[in-house]
Amino acid sequence: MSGLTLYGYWRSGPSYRVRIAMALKGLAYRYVGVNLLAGEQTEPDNAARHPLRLVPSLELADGRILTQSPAILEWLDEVYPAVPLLPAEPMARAQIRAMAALIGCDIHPLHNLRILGYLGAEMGHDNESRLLWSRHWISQGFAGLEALLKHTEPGPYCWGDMPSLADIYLIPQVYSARRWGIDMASYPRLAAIEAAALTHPAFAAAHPDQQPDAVK
Ligand SMILES: N[C@@H](CCC(=O)N[C@@H](CS)C(=O)NCC(=O)O)C(=O)O
Repeated sequence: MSGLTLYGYWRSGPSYRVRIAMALKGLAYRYVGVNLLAGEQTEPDNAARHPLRLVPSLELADGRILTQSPAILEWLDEVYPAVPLLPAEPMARAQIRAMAALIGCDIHPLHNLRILGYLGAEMGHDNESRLLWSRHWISQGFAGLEALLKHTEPGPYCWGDMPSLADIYLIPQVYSARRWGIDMASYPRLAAIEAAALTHPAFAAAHPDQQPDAVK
């Protein structure tokens, strides 16, 4: 056991990212589900862990807590470097980080629970218009990713034969896109990478359906 505790939610993309990284690195950890649909993220325990009352948080063995999945992923890679999340070559690292940032900064935040909640409750948008909003930003981002992937190392993953940070961001985002009704046939390279990754034991173990808080 690594002594690490992950506070997450089965369907949360950033939580899923951290789970994939920990599985790739072979780290055993305690998992505590924070039920976002029940509002548990706003309760005092989670508010004390996370300044924005979100998930994920990673608690270290000594009680210190890390937040923000990019920071958690970098910390994991620095402290447990045996299975790296990035190749050594600087240009490859930059291109992989560009794909991760495209997903983490330019897609995921736009259809997060609290943003959609605000669009509905404060701005008066109905479910249909929020659906269009989410699909629009996911589709635009995926088109950009398909273009970026034309310039990467060929292989089953975003960068050649090695699962990397880009796949760690991509697979949760595709899971979410499917829930929003995005037709992945429009993004053949992304769909092929997803199919390859889901056969990898680390990605399979991190899948939302495998988590103890999953609602079947
Ligand atoms: N930038 C943060 C984003 C975290 C985030 O958006 N978490 C979502 C779950 S996917 C959340 O906790 N949402 C709760 C809410 O919207 O109330 C990260 O990468 O860790």
